[in-house]
Amino acid sequence: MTSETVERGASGCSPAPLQSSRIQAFFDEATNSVSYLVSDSASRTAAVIDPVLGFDPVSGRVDGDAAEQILKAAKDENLAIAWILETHAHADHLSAADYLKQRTNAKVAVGAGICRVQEEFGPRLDVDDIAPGGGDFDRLLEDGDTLPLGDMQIAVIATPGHTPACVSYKVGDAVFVGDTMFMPDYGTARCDFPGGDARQLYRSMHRILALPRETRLFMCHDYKAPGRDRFAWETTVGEQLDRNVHIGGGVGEDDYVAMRTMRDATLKVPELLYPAIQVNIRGGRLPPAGASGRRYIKLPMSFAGDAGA
Ligand SMILES: N[C@@H](CCC(=O)N[C@@H](CS)C(=O)NCC(=O)O)C(=O)O
Ligand SMILES: [Fe+2]
Repeated sequence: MTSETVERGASGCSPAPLQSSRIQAFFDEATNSVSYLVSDSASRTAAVIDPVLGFDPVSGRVDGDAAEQILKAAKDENLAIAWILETHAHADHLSAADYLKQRTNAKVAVGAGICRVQEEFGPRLDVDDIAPGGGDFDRLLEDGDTLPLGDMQIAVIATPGHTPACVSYKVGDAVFVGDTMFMPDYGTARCDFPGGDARQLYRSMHRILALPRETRLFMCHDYKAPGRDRFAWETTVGEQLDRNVHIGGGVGEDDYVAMRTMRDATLKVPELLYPAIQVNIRGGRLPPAGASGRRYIKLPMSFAGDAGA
């Protein structure tokens, strides 16, 4: 789907030169995911947030079409991609982090909580080639860390709850919130994956919502919402506080946890959960080739009524 561009000053402090970031969004309709290319206009340095690798679970075919669009946009703007940033180990689509890393000099970063996700899912999915200490990623991020983006900085805000590895990235007046909140008319992210916690998500969301009301928030997914016929991925702190259907208007923590727990009990396993996790806990690398020279995704089997994977 079309990409959209936004330009905004990140710091207006006179007499220092105005820093400005440019944000381009790329919507992947197959997985309802949004990837971003964020750049520092002065230095032509960019970060890619949450790139998607195409995957057809029926044929096993992988494609880099969405990632190529981002590479083209970066090339058109003469941008050097310095960072590939994951907001979390996605459970619903494969990450193109490694695909992009092979084609750029960029470093892949993720929240340090990824180690917990790897420990949880590695044995369940028979993934035995995980590098120790999060070594499948170039950088493990903690709350409060900053990453250079040319003359600007990317601030890391730990926002666990949907998963333990969830982080949000703040660049100037924009925050890439990953799977915390969705658009105000859709609500918030599920908390029923291993290591997920609705109470923790509530607190994480309120850390973001403590920022100034005009702070721009960029979503990681959009599923539309009843009554809305267009995809959307940008909103503000003020709009979320006023009218997010799950937390807006001052919904309290206990009420939120009760609502989230009830809703999560109704949700299905994401269609690409097992392929996505196997690739994403490897930093976006595909599984190593088997004896045949081909790569395989594993699907854990269970009988109905069993606990499953
Ligand atoms: N139907 C989608 C579901 C994707 C899904 O579970 N998305 C997560 C984010 S990874 C979520 O928080 N969904 C919230 C909801 O559906 O209420 C799929 O199969 O991929
Ligand atoms: Fe997610």
